[in-house]
This record gives sequence, structure tokens and C-alpha cells, in this order.
Amino acid sequence: RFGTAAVAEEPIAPPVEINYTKLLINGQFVDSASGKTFPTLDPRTGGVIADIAEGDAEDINRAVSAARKAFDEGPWPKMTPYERSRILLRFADLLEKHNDDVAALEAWDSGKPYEQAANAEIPLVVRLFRYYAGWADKIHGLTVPADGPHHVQTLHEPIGVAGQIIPWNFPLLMFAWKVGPALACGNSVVLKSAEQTPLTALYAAKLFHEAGLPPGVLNVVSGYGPTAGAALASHMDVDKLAFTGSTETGKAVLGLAAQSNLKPVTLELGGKSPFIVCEDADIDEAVELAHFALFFNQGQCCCAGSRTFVHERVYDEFLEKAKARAMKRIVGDPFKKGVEQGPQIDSEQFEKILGFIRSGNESNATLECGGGRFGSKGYYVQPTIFSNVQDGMLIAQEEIFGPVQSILKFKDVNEVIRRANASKYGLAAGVFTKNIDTANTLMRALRVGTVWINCFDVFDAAIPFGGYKMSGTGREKGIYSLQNYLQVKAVVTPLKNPAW
Ligand code: TXE
Repeated sequence: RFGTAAVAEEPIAPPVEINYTKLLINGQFVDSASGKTFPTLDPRTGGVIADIAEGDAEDINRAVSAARKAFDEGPWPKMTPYERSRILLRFADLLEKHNDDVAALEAWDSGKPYEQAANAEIPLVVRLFRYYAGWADKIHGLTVPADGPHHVQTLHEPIGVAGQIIPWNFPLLMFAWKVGPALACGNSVVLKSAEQTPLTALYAAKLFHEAGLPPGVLNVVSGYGPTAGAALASHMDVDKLAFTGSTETGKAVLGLAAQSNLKPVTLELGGKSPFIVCEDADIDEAVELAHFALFFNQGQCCCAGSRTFVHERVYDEFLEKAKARAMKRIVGDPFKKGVEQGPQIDSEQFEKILGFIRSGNESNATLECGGGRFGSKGYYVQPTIFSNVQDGMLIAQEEIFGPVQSILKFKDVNEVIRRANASKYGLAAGVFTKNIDTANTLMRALRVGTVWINCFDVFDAAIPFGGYKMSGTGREKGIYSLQNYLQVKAVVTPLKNPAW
């Protein structure tokens, strides 16, 4: 019933070996202190890809000590900014050279289509490191015209040891959003990758050392949240915490940070982003974009356009075309050419999505297509559409994080503003209209961190990203992310001859 991929005669990805499975601490690959390992699984089958060293609190201690030493004793924060920039650029070059291998690892570990990783995500990561390499030697303070006979200046200093916890939906891109600005500002890092997708962070950290990064500046600890993640969030010697993941875990890490040493925390959490199709929209384009906004990356995007609001005058046409598009979506092995949708990340997410589909059916939304598992093994879910969705339904309120589009009808702009904003989340929104006045009204009224007008999921390195409300706090990417990794020091000296 759904599109099927052309079976590629030749594999479209290079054969890839898994060489890095240990923890990377102080520039060395090491076993975990406990000697324990955990399996990382192939979402196509649920089978084991590799056994990975399982870090816990003791390994976090080791990694934080190495990062502390690298920060306090240098050379990293004391290098010239230009030298730091050169290392970031050399890393970007190496990653670009290994683009296809890294993309293959990413697709294998996460189930995302190889073509998506190779053609879009890894190039975005390369671009982001070049962008932050460009910032490294442009970070500076101000001279402040204070009252009185004083010379006042501010120094923008690195904050110290940054703890970073990332999820599995865009493993290397999330690594980049966190590590790029932290290193550009001269910090050292302890990063905990997601237990579902440990492979590419280890590979990238290895390349960073090849690029000349001093030992201890970037440490990668694979492992689980309640052990390694919680130890990092509550560590007394970590100066800053950055987290991307669920709102629930975000609350927990914020609490751990507060109860330990009050380290500042940036959070990038869940979303329930409205995608608003106005009556003047080109329906074919709107259908395609709304489809992309929701189904991209198996629906596993924090900013997924997961509430598709369609104006009543174009609702029927939109629905029919949206359904036809979803039915054509090519679901299959992420390593086959032309595949648009691979499996969900793991059995937990797979079951969660099927639970939401049940809830949609029980709440009398109309199931237009899909509604179940795709195939008989692995974690594939059929592209699913519910129409006639009402605001109060669970599927209109909670983050599904899967290929399930919910379509809602609206009558006028003020109504859709009110309904779009009636969410605990405020991460992003899509607006589809040709009318500049409508676009301007919606853009200002929506309480979200990003508004994409007649586009969606544009992730340029320079564009800040982050949430209002329970979608998080702080911004990543662009100039704004530098603030997360800098301290401002005011320096005041008396002027002995105030006349000058
Ligand atoms: O997230 P968690 P999960 C949403 C999405 C998804 C749901 C659950 O709705 O269905 O969250 O996914 C680490 N202390 N998003 O369970 O638990 C964990 O090891 C410290 C949205 O995977 O938040 C991983 O590295 N760390 C999202 C990271 O937190 C802890 C992306 C994310 O895991 C921890 C992913 C703890 N107590 C899921 N518990 C987005 N915003 O993009 C877990 N972790």
C-alpha cells in the first residue's frame, strides 16, 4: 500500500567498519571503569551492531577530571583563537573527507536514510564547524562608558568544563550544535551521547584528535541517562550543562544542576509545532511541505510540524492530496536508494507511536491512512494520517515523535493563532500563505522560537534555534549559542587623570 523502494543493484553506502567502541577520555580510547558494555542495536532488525563500553558515574568523574585539567592547565583556552579556529577547520576538512563513512554509520545506528545523512546531515555538520571556526577569533568584550573616573571593560571568557547530553534523532548534528560553539569559545567538553546511537560521536571525536585537538578537551562517554547522564548533570566540577531530549528528562537535569553547583543549563526539549495552511496557499506546495515538516526523519524531529492546521476552504482538497502523498511515501531499508523513511529508533519509541495511534482511533479522529506497523521486523511504522483532529485530543497535545500527521480545520487567522498557541510547547511553527499581511501577523503572534514562512526545517548554522515555554531555554546555533559558553567579566580600573 505504500511506495516501495527500487532495490539498488549496488550498495549506495560504502562498507563501514566499527573501529571505535570504547570511551574517549583524555585523548585515549579506554574501557569503562566497570568493564561493562551495552549493545547498540540496528533499528531495521533489533539485532546487535556492536558492544559499546558503558560509562557510568566513575567514567564521568574521569572525563570531567581530564576536561578540568585541559581547561585549567591549557593549552586549549590559552591558545590563540586563530590556532583554535585552525583545529576546528582541520576537523571539518577531515569530516568532509569521511562524509560517506560517517553517514553510513549514522544510518546504521539510527535507521535514518543513508542518502539523507550523506547529502544533508553530515554536510550540515561540516558547515557548522566551519561557521564556529569563524567565530573563534571574533569573540571579544566591550569598552563600557561608565559614570565616574573609571576605565571599564568586559572580558568574554570561556565558561570552563561544559557537560553536554544529546539525543539519538540527529546524533552527529546534535554533537555539532553543542561541541562547535563550546570549543570555539575555548571550553573543554564532556559529552554523553544517546545510548541508542553512540557510534558517530566516537568517530568524530577521534577525527578531532587527528586534527590536533589537545587531549582532555573533548571527552565522549557513551552510556545511559540515569547513570552517566545524571552523573554529568549533577557533577560539582562541571561549569555548564547543555541538554537536548524530552521535556521530562530536561526537568530532571535542571533539578540535578540546581541541587549540585547551580551550573547554568540550556535545554532543547519537545515540541508540538503548528503548521498553518492558509486559504490562499498553493495547495500542492503546501501539501508537500506539510508532509516534509512532519514525516522527515521518521517524524523524529523536536520541531516536527505535528499539528497541521488547514483553512476550511481548502481543507478537503488538502486532505485528499496529503493522503495521496503519504501513501506514496517510500518506506524501507535506509540503505536502499530512494528510501524516504526508515525504521523508528527502537522498540520503546515504536510502541509509544503505536500507542498514540490507538489513542487517535479511540478519540474518534478519522484514520485516513496507515495506522500500524510496516513490514514484519524492525521498528517500521506506516505513514499515518488522522483528519478531523480536535485540539483536546492526546494526539493534538503530546509529542508523538513518529510518522503520524494530525490534520485540524480552522476558520480564521485569530482563531488559529489562539489554538496554535494553546500548547505547553513553543518550539517552531510553519506558516503557508502568499499574503504578506497574514504572514506578518502570524509571525509576530506565534509564541515559538522559530517561524518558517513558506518553508520548513531550514537549519543553517547561523540561524538560532530553541524554544519558548516548555520547549526549553536558551538558543543554539548562530551567534546566540556563544553566550551559552561564555562568562562576562567586568574589569574596572580608576583613571588617574580623568581629564583624559
Ligand atoms: O529521551 P530522553 P528519550 C522526546 C520524544 C521522545 C521522548 C523520549 O518525544 O519520544 O523524548 O525519548 C539522556 N539524566 N525527544 O527517552 O530520556 C539520555 O541518555 C541525564 C525529543 O530518548 O530525554 C539521552 O542521552 N540524562 C528530543 C538524552 O538524555 C538523561 C530528542 C535524551 O533522552 C537522563 C529525543 C537522566 N536522568 C527525544 N535520562 C528533541 N528535543 O529533539 C535520560 N538521559
